[in-house]
Amino acid sequence: MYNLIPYNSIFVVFNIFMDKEIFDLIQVEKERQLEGIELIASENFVSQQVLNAMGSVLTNKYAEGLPNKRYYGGCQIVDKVEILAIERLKKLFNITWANVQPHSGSQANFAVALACLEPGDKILGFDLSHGGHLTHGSPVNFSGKLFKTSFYGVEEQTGQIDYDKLAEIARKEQPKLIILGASAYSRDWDYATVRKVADEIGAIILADISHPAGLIATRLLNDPFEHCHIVTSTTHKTLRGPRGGVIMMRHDFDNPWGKKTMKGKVRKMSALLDSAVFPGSQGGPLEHVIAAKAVAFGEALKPEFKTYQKQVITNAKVMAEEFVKRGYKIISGGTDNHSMLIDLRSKNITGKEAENALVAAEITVNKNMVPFDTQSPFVTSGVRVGTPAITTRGIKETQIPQIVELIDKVLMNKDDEKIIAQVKQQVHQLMANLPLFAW
Ligand code: DSN
Repeated sequence: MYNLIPYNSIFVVFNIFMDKEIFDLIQVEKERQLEGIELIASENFVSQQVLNAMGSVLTNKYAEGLPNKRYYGGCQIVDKVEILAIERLKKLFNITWANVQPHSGSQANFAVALACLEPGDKILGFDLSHGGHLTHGSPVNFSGKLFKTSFYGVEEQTGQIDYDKLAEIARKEQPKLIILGASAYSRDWDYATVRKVADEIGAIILADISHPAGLIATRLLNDPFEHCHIVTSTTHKTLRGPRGGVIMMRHDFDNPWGKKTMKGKVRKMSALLDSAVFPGSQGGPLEHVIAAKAVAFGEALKPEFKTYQKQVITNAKVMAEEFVKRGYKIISGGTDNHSMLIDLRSKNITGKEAENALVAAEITVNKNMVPFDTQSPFVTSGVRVGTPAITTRGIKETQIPQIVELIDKVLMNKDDEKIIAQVKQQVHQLMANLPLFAW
């Protein structure tokens, strides 16, 4: 029973063997999360059940391999857990194949690269400085070190991807893998158009839906599975599960490069992906995290999850409008999803200054490069904000103008400690009675 009890229970309080140093820090972090306004677009608050599954005895179990095909004994229970996670994920996205073992989104993307590419092959990804992700070809990441990369970006005028230009670059560069998806792009994706050019040049499309996964699962954004061969995601952003990754396909297919099994049969992409995860790039799966993923997928299948996701979008749209009303520039002018990128250059403040001032008032955002940024990645000209976490806390669109007003007050008075202290008090008042857990 001991590790089914959450860390913040009476049991822990009275346990004389408790590691006070660590558990005191966890308690302080919990208070920080409770008292502040969390606007980091990639964060969320998991349910108590997700938390309990992660802190369970499943962490003790080695289970290299896949369910019913393990390299260790005693896996009969974790097999059931992992099968449940896979089946729930398949139902959630209406797909036929999934691997729930990647430890993170980066691990998932690494496994796809290992399954689909040889070192030196060409990939085409969304420019990191325009909102893309490190694992989509950045020179400081494995994706940029191992492969020849080219990038598409957004247009300076519109802040949006021009799909004709993307197709033009694809035709010129002839990548083997085209990666769609972003860390900071507030518009939906035109997967169908990219599929046409991918078919033309014989490329595979990977859609990394880590950010909007919850919105896609609830059919509030375009469906990538219809047009993209492989889809990866993290499980902890809009999907509101534990920190981790998954790889998915709606339809399995014969690998187009003729890779064969030892018996001479052409290998399916699912087999290549499974072996790219284990033994290709990971050892033992984190079965406690897989159990928590299963719990989160179960929660995402409930009707309340769609209501939540709709509120995430409503809150984000109202937030973008409120910023625009106050003279802030939102890249692309608005949002279709849970996030937005604010260009602060017109307000004469850097992303770093904005992040620091807001954190002092317990409003958490992250500094972020904006397209065509003139500052370094350590300073930046923008901040990224998102609504998944505050929406989980129960914030509705009627409270968004007040939040934007508080942010504006901090940014316009970034060096005034008195005003920042006043805003911090207002932040605490707003968040004081809101629950940390949605379920
Ligand atoms: N760190 C993630 C994000 O914040 O979007 C990307 O890996």
